[in-house]
Amino acid sequence: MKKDTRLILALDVTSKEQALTLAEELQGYFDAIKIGYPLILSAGLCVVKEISAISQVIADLKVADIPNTNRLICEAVLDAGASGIIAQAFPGKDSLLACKESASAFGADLFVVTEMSHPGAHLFMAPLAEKMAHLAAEVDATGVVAPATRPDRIRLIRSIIGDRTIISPGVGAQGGSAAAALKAGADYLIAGRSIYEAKRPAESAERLLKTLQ
Ligand code: O7M
Repeated sequence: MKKDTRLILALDVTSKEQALTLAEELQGYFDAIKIGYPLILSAGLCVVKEISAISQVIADLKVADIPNTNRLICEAVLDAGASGIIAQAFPGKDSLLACKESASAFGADLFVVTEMSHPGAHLFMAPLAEKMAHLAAEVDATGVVAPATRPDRIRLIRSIIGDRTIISPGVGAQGGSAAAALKAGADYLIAGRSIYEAKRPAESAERLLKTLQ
């Protein structure tokens, strides 16, 4: 993935037309576009191909099944044009390895979720986040997802994964600070609602970009 702006757009809209318009309009502001269930279930898998004609696409299906099912999910979305996939660590090493093998077969990136950015992540994910980060390194994932809402956790996860990539959601609508997340070790910030729900999305992206300089 290129590293020009260090921003990833979370395109969680449910209209294909709106998604394509936003992807075109915001092209220069984001290094990749993350799309997941909201858009893919509304618009169909073909939307992955259409968006990937405009930008690199990370498929956020938070893949979390047995190895064979993980492989089938990954292959479907990578074959549709995604250049990266996101998987959950908690199903274990064999499940993650299946994602890694599919990603490698397509020359794609694999990102593994460690601790999520919302308050509920304290219950099950936070106590296991370090183990999940170790597992991501063990399967040779490209990187991990770590919360911009808790920069101290980004710092900790960075100390475990070395120079693997950290992509970090939670800035804007969830209250995380972009500058603090980058300072703690995030490589990329993921922003959704603060951009696509703005009256003028490009201006909002521009403002976010300025906070990083
Ligand atoms: O900026 P938002 O809050 O509108 O959107 C954030 C996006 O990041 C949205 O697509 C979430 O599903 C995603 N996300 C989180 O918000 N928190 C996490 O811990 C993990 C993700 C994510 O992208 O996981 C891969």
